[in-house]
Amino acid sequence: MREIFEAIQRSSIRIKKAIDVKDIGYSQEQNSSGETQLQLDIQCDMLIEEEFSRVASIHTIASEEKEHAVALHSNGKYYIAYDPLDGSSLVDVNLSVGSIYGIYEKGFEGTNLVAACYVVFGPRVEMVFAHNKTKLHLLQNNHWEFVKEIRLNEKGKLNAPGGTQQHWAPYHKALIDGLFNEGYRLRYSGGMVPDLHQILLKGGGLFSYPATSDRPDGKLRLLFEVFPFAFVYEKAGGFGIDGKTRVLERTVAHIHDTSPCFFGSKYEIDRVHDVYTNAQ
Ligand code: AHM
Ligand code: MG
Repeated sequence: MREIFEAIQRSSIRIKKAIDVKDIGYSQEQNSSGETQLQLDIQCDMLIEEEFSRVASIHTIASEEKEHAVALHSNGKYYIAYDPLDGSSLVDVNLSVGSIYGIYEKGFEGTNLVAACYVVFGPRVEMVFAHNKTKLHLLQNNHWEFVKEIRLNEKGKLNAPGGTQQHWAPYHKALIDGLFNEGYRLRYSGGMVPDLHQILLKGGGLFSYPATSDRPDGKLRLLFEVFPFAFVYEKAGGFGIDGKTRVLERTVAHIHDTSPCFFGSKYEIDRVHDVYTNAQ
């Protein structure tokens, strides 16, 4: 596991550099020197694959940017699914983005997850790695430093409601409005990494991306986004559910499957569970 942790640390330093020097010259295809330019998320995917391909304990990788999983080392023990740059459309407007990693044994099922990690590229670069506990690390002068263990409170104050309101179910709208009526504050950037990081570091709250009439299976992907955050939240004393059920128990038919998801602390997730159990 240590060599995977270090490969993610190296990848993240390289991703940070790629974001910093990215010529967003407002052209999709070419940079200012006229060279064909790779999209940033594809570039990040390639450098993560390069770092992981040097780690003998990794059996197979799957990326949000790749159609199929890629076998690396037949004697490897770990399977890693990752989103190289989630929220990459936010780079152009200089909002925080992030990478997300789930580390599995035996294959890509939520119950096989043994560690999960995300990296926030904001004003600072921070990494949250969950194995036995959820721990925060900070990049300073190209070195990673352990900062602290993260624990969620039983109840928070923040509400991050995803999806288009026009397509929410009435009971979902009532749930979200109910939290606002209790004094919860809106915090939603459109990047799940900074949005979930904020809730985690501020002690709790609710992030939701429900099933909607235009996306009945939600938007966020089980392997690349939902499972890793469920694991991180659970190890920090929080929860990740699909409305009624723990998301880590959902089965995966295809590596790009999506699911409705709710992450938060005990009070808010109990509310979600009550509303969804009684609504359907
Ligand atoms: P992406 O993987 O294409 O970047 O999409 C994932 C992102 C999440 O970070 C975020 O929570 C969600 O999409 C926001 O979606 P929406 O714009 O529909 O609110
Ligand atoms: Mg994504």
